[in-house]
Amino acid sequence: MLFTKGLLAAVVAYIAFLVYQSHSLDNKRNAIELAFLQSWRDYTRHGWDADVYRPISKAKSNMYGSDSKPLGWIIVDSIDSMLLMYNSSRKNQEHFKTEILRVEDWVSTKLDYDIDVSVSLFETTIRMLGGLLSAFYLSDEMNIGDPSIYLAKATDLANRMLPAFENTATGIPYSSINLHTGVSEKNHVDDGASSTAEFTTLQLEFKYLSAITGDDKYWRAVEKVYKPLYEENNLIDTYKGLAPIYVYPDTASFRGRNVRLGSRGDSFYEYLLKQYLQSHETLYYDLYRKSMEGVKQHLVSKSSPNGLVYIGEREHGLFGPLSSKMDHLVCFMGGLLAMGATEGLHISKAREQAFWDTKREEDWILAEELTYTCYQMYHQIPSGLAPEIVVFNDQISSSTHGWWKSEKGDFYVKPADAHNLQRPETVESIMFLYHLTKDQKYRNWGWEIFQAFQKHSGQSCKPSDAECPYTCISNVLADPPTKADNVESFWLAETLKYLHLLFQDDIDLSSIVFNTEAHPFPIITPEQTKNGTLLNTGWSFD
Ligand code: DMJ
Repeated sequence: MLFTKGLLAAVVAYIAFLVYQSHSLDNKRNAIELAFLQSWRDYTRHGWDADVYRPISKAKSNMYGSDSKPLGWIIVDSIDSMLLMYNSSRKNQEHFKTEILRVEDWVSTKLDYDIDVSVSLFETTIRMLGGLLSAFYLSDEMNIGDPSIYLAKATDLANRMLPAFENTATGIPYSSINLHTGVSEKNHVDDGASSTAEFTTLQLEFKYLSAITGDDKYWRAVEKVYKPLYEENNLIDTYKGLAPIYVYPDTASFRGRNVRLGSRGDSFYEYLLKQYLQSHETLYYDLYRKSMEGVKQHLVSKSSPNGLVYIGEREHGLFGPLSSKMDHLVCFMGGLLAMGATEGLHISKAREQAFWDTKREEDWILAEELTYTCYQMYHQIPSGLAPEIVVFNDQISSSTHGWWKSEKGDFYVKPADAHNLQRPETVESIMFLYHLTKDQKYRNWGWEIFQAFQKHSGQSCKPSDAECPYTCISNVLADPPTKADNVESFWLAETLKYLHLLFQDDIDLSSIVFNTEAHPFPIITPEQTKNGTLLNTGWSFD
């Protein structure tokens, strides 16, 4: 007999466990798909084609004062989430197909970027150009609809934004561009300085467009920003690769010394690594490495009493005091460090590669620690939703009067920072860490966070409800949390997409790269470029 009775029972129990696990995985994905469809249908029914939608009052408007022509802010940002969910859904495939084709029709017949308004170069690139390009990529892969519609629209939009890189002597663009006239405008505040994260977070999108059209003008334009940024400021030696958050576009010099990985700083670091992942140009990995060493040396600290690892801020430069404030935005760093260490391979495999070294091991440990901290920013809040900003207990800050203190004493929340915009960064890192480790704890964390969103942002809608007005939260500390009347496009584009990917198997993180708005592009190889040649870096240090 091949099996003894005991062994047979164990095998049967194991098979039953696997079947249960795959059912529960299907059920979790299904719950996330339903949340997406409910939130999306609430928008299509009450806010259709507007750029700004208020789910509670059902008010809608367009951006930048243009009433007649929407930019597709919510629609275009959401397409690839629907394509990805369509591709793996067990129960909702037909629903997603209907929505995808409705959107494609709208993009081809209504969306017109010849709009006489000045738009944010950064936001329009990451959300609209990124959304159209990944819709092109995925609709082609999945053989649904006509990918050329998305590519044509993406090319038109990119051509309208391209003058931004010609309009300054340095090549560092002003923050806005008029889509009709091609005239750029400086930031109206901050002395006209551009945000560092904004002009260094355009490259993946324009480079991918060059690869698929065979026209290198997009690639050449966007990489121009780096040489002046690094050389003018001696960014590596003087600043240890940690760029202050404002740059004067006409001279490339920094405005102030404020260094942080939260707003205005974050995706500068993200796109250094991701350009390396996208086309394997080692220059970008080297720049990323310098910055990460700077982060570890100057910005990382631990809270009291339990040693939660966080990334602080240096408002007055690297030799000023370290502030223990951390934006939720910084929580993308766990996933980034993990991808930088492993290049998308499972951690056990990555450790066997020739590239593995002590620095990558340190990055990996930091990635796990930060992701744990970011999870705690949800878990230790009674509502289960993280605030926009926390201040860690560094035993130095004296005035914490009126601030909420976490039960274990490791962090505070100021009343003005207690809102939650349904941001993605924590579930983004959890998704990366899960696929790079297959450690079930990450799925447990993600599920806990999703349920808190269902309960509070989704006002406990029932799964059978066709629509549900998912909304941002104005105070996560109130009981029950108070609702804001707003939904951000990244709720559909990023947060729900990353949660859905967390509960999928067989995700190959080494073959795709996500832009900062969670729009996936394939890694660029010679076979994937239109004319079969690999584009690469056109600049180096003097
Ligand atoms: C998104 O638009 C992008 O992820 C951006 O890089 C940072 N902020 C939001 C989400 O929080």
